[in-house]
Amino acid sequence: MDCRICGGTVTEFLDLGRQPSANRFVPPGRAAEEPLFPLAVGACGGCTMVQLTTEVPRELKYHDEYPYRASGSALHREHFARAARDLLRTELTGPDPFVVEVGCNDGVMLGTIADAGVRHLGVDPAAEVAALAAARGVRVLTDWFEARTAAAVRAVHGPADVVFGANTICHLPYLGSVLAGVDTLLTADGVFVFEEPYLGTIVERTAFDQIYDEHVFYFTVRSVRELARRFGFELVDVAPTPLHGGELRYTLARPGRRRPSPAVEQWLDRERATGLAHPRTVERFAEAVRRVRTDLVATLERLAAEGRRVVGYGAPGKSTTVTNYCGIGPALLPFICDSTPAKQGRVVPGARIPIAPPEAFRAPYPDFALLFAWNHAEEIMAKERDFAERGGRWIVYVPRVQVL
Ligand code: JHZ
Ligand code: ZN
Repeated sequence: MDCRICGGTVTEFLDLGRQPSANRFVPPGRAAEEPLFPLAVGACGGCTMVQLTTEVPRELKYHDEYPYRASGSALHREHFARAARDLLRTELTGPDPFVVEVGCNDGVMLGTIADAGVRHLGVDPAAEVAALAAARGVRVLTDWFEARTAAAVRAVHGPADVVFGANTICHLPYLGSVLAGVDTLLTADGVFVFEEPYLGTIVERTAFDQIYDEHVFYFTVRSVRELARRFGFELVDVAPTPLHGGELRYTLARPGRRRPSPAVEQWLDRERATGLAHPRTVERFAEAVRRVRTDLVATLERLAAEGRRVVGYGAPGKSTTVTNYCGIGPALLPFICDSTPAKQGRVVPGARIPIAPPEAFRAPYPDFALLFAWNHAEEIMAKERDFAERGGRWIVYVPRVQVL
């Protein structure tokens, strides 16, 4: 296929089979109607951008009942409150600053901006989650962010000092239109700041569960720098953030308006040294993924043969990739507990494993718990200390299958 950024040739390196849209947690009766799509990733020989080879239509992904709640963990709430305070302190300092967020979800970041009385607008296509943001005082436009919406926002609200996105920019296949929109919206010295899953973390930790239909792109510093250049921006800063096992936050500005941080070159050097996105590296990653599948299935089958009770903990979008790729269904995992009300009573798409509220975990405790929300391990293990104290064991599969 042709690269969505530069038109170069994308060479596939990992095929995760036919999969449903990861966050379409459906009532059990409707599970059979859900469409499946090929899920595979490849790297562009031109601009190096790693991307999905097939796209799921956006209306299927970001529908009105989109269930993900970014405020669903203390880790996220604290991280985004800090991100908002940082923006207020560093960028939103003029007389009447304005910030636009691409995909504001339930207002986890803009809530802090709204509390500070600063002008803002969240643009999010998912009606239920947008209503949650509005309920906490965040101004929301229920739509997709692209060149068209950016022009409309500018016409009504004027230019923005910051356009922000977190775990949303890699979701948008039409990044050219997104950057044209950012160009329309930003003031001359404004910045586009976004934090997204990092291919370096995915490869280093064999975190293949970050690969699903929503994540169209798997950024590296090199590919983001190319992207910025191609659409009239300059990458001026890169910084690590702790979410989803380790992401990167990128800052883009208009060329020559900001002095680039030395961090940009440092990250590029590190990527050159590890050969990130190089065919050999991604082939090795694909092998490691297949090994995780073999080991995870063998572990669950052994425990089932021994008559042990195993349940899942956390049903992130990531759990859809793992269960469908590994062929794990209710026979090996009778249910998964998750704290999100919008997911409870539904099933994991494709794998059709029922999702129960967290109370089901305690009634009674299983012998083993497979931790799908591994990126929240600290918070979850602290909350469920009693499980481990009574002899329960956690099973993790990142960076490799381990029974803790
Ligand atoms: P979590 C999301 O992915 C969605 P997901 C999105 N597609 C994206 O791009 C990525 O973020 C990056 C539950 N949980 O945060 C809540 C408990 O049950 O890893 C969530 O369902 N108990 C926009 O879906 C899930 O785990 C708890 O104590 O991979 C975590 O989902 C905690 C802390 C969480 O995001
Ligand atoms: Zn390309």
